Amino acid sequence: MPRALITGITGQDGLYLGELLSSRGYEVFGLVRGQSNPKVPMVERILPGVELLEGDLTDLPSLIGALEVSQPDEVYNLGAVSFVGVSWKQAELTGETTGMGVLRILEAIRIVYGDDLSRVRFYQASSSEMFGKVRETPQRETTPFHPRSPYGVAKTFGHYLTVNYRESYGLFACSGLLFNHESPRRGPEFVTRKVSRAVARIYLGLQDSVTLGNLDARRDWGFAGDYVDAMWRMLQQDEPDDYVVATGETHSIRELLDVAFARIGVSDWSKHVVSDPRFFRPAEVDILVGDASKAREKLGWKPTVGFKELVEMMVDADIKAEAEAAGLTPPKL
Ligand code: NDP
Ligand code: GDR
Repeated sequence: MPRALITGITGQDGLYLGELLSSRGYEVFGLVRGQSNPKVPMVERILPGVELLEGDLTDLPSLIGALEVSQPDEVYNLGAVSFVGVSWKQAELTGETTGMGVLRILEAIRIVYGDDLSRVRFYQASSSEMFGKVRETPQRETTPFHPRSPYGVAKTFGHYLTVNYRESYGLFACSGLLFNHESPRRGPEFVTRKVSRAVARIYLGLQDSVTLGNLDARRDWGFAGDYVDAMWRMLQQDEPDDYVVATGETHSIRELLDVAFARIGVSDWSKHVVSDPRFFRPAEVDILVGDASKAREKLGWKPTVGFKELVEMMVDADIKAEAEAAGLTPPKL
């Protein structure tokens, strides 16, 4: 039975990846931080067979301990301060977790596996945010980086470190340059979920409006369930490599609002949406759209959920969840 260790198991991707690996016969271990992490009951409900280990990406001994206990064949490093907006306010923590955390887990692997590094494979959750102020469109594996946030800078450090450990030590280390991916499990601070939740609550009469930032930014949004499959595929190849994972389509926040509000029968959302400079970022990434040809050709990967279907899936899930929480029976869409 192959064994996998996932950092960031309590996050959106950790949950989908845990489900995928369990369904493929893996023994799954997940790193959980904090002395009483409130997400543990949720993880245990969604992933009943998974063994949770205490540890933190800012604490090397705990990473060594987690690797010694789990002895994984595959390590997926998904843990991070992942919200770009907060990375300006907590730049040091972002650097320590999202950047230096990669160094620590790679060093922990070297310490635990010693001369036997061929026993383990490593996946690093890199990001389209590394492209930042984009030098070409669409972005591909060879596009130069120009990160625009402390988060993007920290991810770029982690990316190059992953490449470097592959080149320096022959570690089977892959970096996935993943574009935005969403789902009903997306954290409520990210724009897609903020919108789907607000639209659900507006539909149910629980609120009137939502306050957002820059409505003109464009992103390449896919479904998280598809993207964790690409992570797994990268670690099953004969040779380690880096891959862009994206849908190849880009949409603005305005288009996201169009689709989300259309789901509840509202075509003019202007009276429900306020744009407030408070939510603008010190430096914005204006447009992202990825070229995933390499992943398609080498990994046989392609997205299965389109933009409209994704947004509708999120709005529907939030209507159900918000109605249940408020003790309402939602009217039929
Ligand atoms: P989430 O924000 O949902 O999850 C982040 C995870 O990191 C949580 O489990 C969190 O734990 C954990 N974490 C935070 N700090 C630490 C720490 N100090 N030590 C250990 N774990 C920690 O992110 P996603 O699931 O969306 O993303 C997974 C990874 O992929 C992240 O690295 C993200 O930056 C990257 N990525 C995501 C993309 C996306 O569109 N979703 C696109 C490209 C890259 P806790 O629950 O305790 O806070
Ligand atoms: P992003 O996702 O920064 O791309 O990072 P987010 O959903 O936070 O922002 C996307 C775009 O929407 C604009 N925006 C708003 N964003 C938020 N969160 N809240 C708002 O009110 C709002 N209004 C407008 C933003 O300015 C931005 O342009 C995500 C994370 O998952 C990262 O970890 C990951 O690496 C990248 O995707 C790829």
